Amino acid sequence: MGLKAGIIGLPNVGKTTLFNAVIKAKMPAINYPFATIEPNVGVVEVPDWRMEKLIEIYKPRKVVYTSFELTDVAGLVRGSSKGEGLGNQFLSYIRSCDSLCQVVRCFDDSDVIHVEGTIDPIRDIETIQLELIFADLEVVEKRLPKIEKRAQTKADNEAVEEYHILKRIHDQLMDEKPIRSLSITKEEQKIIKNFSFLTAKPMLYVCNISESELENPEQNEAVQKIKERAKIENARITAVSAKIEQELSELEEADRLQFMAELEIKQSGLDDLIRKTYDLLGLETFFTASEKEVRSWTFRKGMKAPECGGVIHSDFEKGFIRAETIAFLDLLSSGSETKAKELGKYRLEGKEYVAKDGDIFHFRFNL
Ligand SMILES: Nc1nc2c(ncn2[C@@H]2O[C@H](COP(=O)(O)OP(=O)(O)OP(=O)(O)O)[C@@H](O)[C@H]2O)c(=O)[nH]1
Ligand SMILES: [Mg+2]
Repeated sequence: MGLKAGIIGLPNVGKTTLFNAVIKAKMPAINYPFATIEPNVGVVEVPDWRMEKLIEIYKPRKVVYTSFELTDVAGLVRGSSKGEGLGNQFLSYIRSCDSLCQVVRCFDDSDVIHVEGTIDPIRDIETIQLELIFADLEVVEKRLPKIEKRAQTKADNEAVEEYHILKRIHDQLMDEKPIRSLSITKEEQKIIKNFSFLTAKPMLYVCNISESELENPEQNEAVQKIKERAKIENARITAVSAKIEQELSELEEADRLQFMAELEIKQSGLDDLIRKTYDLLGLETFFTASEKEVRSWTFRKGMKAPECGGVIHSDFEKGFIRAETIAFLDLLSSGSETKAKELGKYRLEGKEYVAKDGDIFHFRFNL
C-alpha cells in the first residue's frame, strides 16, 4: 500500500541502531553524529498473534505477513530548517513519510556523544519540533498571502475555505504548537493534504532507555514527562533499549530467550513499536486463508470490501461480486471454517460492506 514510516531524531541518539534491530539489518551505527547521510530504507513485517492461530487452523504451505516501509533519516539539529547540519534536504525525506517515529535519547552513557552535551529529552523533543514547525511555517507563509488575496477578491469558496484552515494553522505554528494537536475536519484535511505538513504527521515518541530500566520504563522520569507531553500533542509513546534490541535481533532464537531471561525482560519492545507505528498509520489488517496460503493484508480504516479486494488485485475490485467473510474471533471459537459455516458465522458481504480489522475474506469476482 506504499505506506512509509520515518525514524527521526537528533544525531547519535540510536536511530540507526533501532532501524537495524527492526529490519534485522547491519547499517553502520557508530558513535559519531551524522553517521547516517543517505536514508536507509527497509521493510517491516507486522507481527500478529492471529496469524499464528490461522497457521494452526489451516496448516498452509505458505505464510506471508503484511508489511510497511521504514526509513532511517539522517539526524536533525537546531537550525536544520535553515540549512544547519545536513540541512534542509533531509526535511524533504521526512516530508515523504506518512508517519514519524522520533527516537529520544533517555539513556545515560558518557561514552556516547550527545550533540547538545547533556541528556535532556524534553529539550531534544522541543528542538526537533521547532525545526519541523519552522519548515511548516515556511510552506504556509508562501501560500497564505496568495490565497488571502484570492479569497477576498473573487469570493471564491474554495479559496475561502483554504484561507481559513491555513490561517488557523499559521496561528498554531506561531504559538509553537504542532498541527497534529489542532482539531481539523475531514474536509480541511483534504484541503491541506498536498502541503504534507511535517507537524501534522502522526508521531510516535520512541524513548531510548538504558537497559537497566527496561524492566520498568515508567521509573524513568523522562519517560513520564514525554508521556504527558504526548497526551497534549496527540502523539503516542513507547520505550525500548535500541542497543539491547539490536543485540537481541542478532541472536538465534534459543540464545535470544536465554539473554532475555538474563536481562529479566519478558518480550522484545519491537513488537509494541511496530504495532503502534502501524496503528499510527491508520492501518488495519484483513486475512486470506486456505491450505495453500495464510496471509495478512493491510487496509486503511473505513475501506469497503471491494477496495480491500483491490489491495490484493485490481481485478478483485473491478469485478467484485461479494466477499465471503468470517470474523477472526468467530473462526477461532468455531475451530474451523466448516464448523463456522454450520454455526452460521459465515457471512456474504456486498460492495457497501465496511471491512473490520480481523476479517477473513474470500473474494468472489467476475470480469
Ligand atoms: N548505551 C547505549 N548506547 C546506544 C543505544 N542506542 C544507540 N547507542 C549508541 O549510540 C551511538 C549512535 O547510534 P546510532 O544508531 O548510529 O545513532 P543515529 O541516531 O543513527 O546517529 P546519526 O546517524 O549520526 O544521526 C552508537 O555508538 C550506538 O552504539 C542505547 O540504547 N544504549
Ligand atoms: Mg544513523
